[in-house]
Amino acid sequence: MSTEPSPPVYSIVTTCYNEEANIENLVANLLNCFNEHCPGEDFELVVVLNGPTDNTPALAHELAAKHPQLRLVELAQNQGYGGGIRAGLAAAKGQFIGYIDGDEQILAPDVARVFKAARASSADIVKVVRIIREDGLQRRVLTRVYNTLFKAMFGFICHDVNGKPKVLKPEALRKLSLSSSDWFIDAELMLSAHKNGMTVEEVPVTFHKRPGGASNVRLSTIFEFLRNMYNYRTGR
Ligand SMILES: Nc1nc2c(ncn2[C@@H]2O[C@H](COP(=O)(O)OP(=O)(O)OP(=O)(O)O)[C@@H](O)[C@H]2O)c(=O)[nH]1
Ligand SMILES: [Mg+2]
Repeated sequence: MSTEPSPPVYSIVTTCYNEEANIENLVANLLNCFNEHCPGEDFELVVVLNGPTDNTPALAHELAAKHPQLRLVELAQNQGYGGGIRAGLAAAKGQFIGYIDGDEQILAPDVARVFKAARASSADIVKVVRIIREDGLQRRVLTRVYNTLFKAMFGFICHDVNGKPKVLKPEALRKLSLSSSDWFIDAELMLSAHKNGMTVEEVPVTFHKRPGGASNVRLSTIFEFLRNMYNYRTGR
């Protein structure tokens, strides 16, 4: 007889770079929310410490000592945004696995709503589409340009390529065989899902301003996206 514990229903994976201003609220809000909205459902919160250089790891260890549902994946060196997400996804044991950013721009009740929608859905992937944006006109315009360019280059509509959480079952995750180490990972996921004929359901949410800390998105990030799209399109 197997002694393996049964897998949790939900694995919420979140990657943190320098999030000392957010990590305590992030963890508390997600744990409270899943305990409240998914009573009796087993879940784990997987926090990836993606080589932070601030006080995030010390705070995360304090939290992990208090909360058994919190599991840390500690990367000694920064593995890039996509590398961090892949490390968290690889460690996740749930029947439904989804990833989010560690900066609370999607509120915990919406995260729980998307996971519950994934459980109730027959779609392969359930993801967010950010319909109300409180993060400024510049970011809204950038997102619009990016999604339009994505459609022009790859020939299919994805309303919000970078919308997260994206929730899926482990079998679907394996099929996607993600390999990006940078910000292109969300695009790679949608492209691979399309290639594999997977179905996608979208849940509308509000995207908030970062509550604390600083964004790491730079002008160079936009060029990185463009280079990645070109390379993917041309099979490099
Ligand atoms: N910059 C960066 N962020 C990472 C990395 N790994 C994980 N993250 C997390 O990825 C999330 C998104 O990063 P942000 O810099 O906030 O980027 P963004 O959300 O597109 O930008 P804003 O909307 O302006 O906050 C944050 O929660 C980071 O902590 C990494 O290697 N580099
Ligand atoms: Mg952010």
